[in-house]
Amino acid sequence: MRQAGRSLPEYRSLREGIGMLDSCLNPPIATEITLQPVRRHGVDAAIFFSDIVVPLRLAGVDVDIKPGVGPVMDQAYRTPEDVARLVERTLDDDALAPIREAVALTVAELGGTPLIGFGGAPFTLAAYLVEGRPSRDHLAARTLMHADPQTWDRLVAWTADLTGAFLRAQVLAGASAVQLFDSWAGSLSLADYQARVAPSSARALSAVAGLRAVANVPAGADLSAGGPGDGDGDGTGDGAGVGVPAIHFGTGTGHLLGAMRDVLTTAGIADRTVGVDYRTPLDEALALVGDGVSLQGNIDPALLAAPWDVLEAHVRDVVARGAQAPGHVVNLGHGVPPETDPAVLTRVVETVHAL
Ligand code: 1CP
Repeated sequence: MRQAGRSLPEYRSLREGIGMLDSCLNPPIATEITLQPVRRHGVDAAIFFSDIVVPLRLAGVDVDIKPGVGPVMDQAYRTPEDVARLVERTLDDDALAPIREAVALTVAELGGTPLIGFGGAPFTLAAYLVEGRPSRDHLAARTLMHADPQTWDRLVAWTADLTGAFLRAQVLAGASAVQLFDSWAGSLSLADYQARVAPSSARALSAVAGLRAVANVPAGADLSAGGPGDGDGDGTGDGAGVGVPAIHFGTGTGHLLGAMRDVLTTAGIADRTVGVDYRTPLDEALALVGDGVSLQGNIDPALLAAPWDVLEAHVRDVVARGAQAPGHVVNLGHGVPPETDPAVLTRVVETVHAL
């Protein structure tokens, strides 16, 4: 989960003197940071070290990640003119070279451990652009959505295409699954989500729906037409068979879980997982997303600092409630607090493996 590395001393020492976005765009550094939690905690998958705003930077937007704050833009993009200038920018293949290189290096180092790639959902990215920086209620973004729906739709179509290109580059370079982070979607009503957000999220995910995750295809599998992909080695194909699995995550989304599943379906994702924060128990989440959908989550990050017996009981409960789902990616319900004792995280992983 986001910023997992921040609790690790080896992460902090590697990051000394190097900006966040510069680390993301330096393939050997991004690879090493991705591997650190895998080595230390023995988790079953790695999450690519990058950030949801990296594609904005690669498209030429003046964005920085400020320590202790998060993504900050050179300006708030709110008027039709601001948005018109923004959407002229494109993210071409050349600009994505450091991402492809970092993913390829990481996958080679990981051996059999899968790599989860990710991107920011169009709404969450647009929320940073319209506000210009992190915000609590995303008021300016939600205002624009209603005050000028045409400008809003232009903006989220553009952020969708950026994230789509970012996800696609990661899958083609060897990521085994993707996760779309719509961290702030919980601030929306279901009606607004469905009308003004869900179509662009589906647009972003559709960029990878026809791809097979190369690392998921068993050696010697028949990759000819009709199987996963068309076998021409470019990762594209007819979409039949195993497509890249996708996880769709947000926080405060108890009222949106069914709609978030629908985004995966509309995008043409066959292997669908809905991420659940710590607010909705997984058995309730399962009833909302229905059959054939896996779940991710939903250990409460606050409990990482509680006495071990309290945390352990919670972890057991989360695993038990997730057991009815076709699949359960055990994870935190949101990011690891930076002050978390890494030994506690290792113990959680051991406990889940034992269960
Ligand atoms: O766990 C990992 O380190 C994986 C890499 C990763 C991921 C998946 C980072 C590195 N960022 C993200 C996703 C991300 N970034 C999300 C979606 C997931 C979530 O909800 O947590 C969001 C909303 C961001 C934006 C962002 N970047 C914030 C949040 C600001 C806010 O609005 O509250 C912050 C603090 C960052 C910086 C960042 N990104 C990643 C790291 C390690 C850091 C911290 C920088 C540092 O101090 O090292």
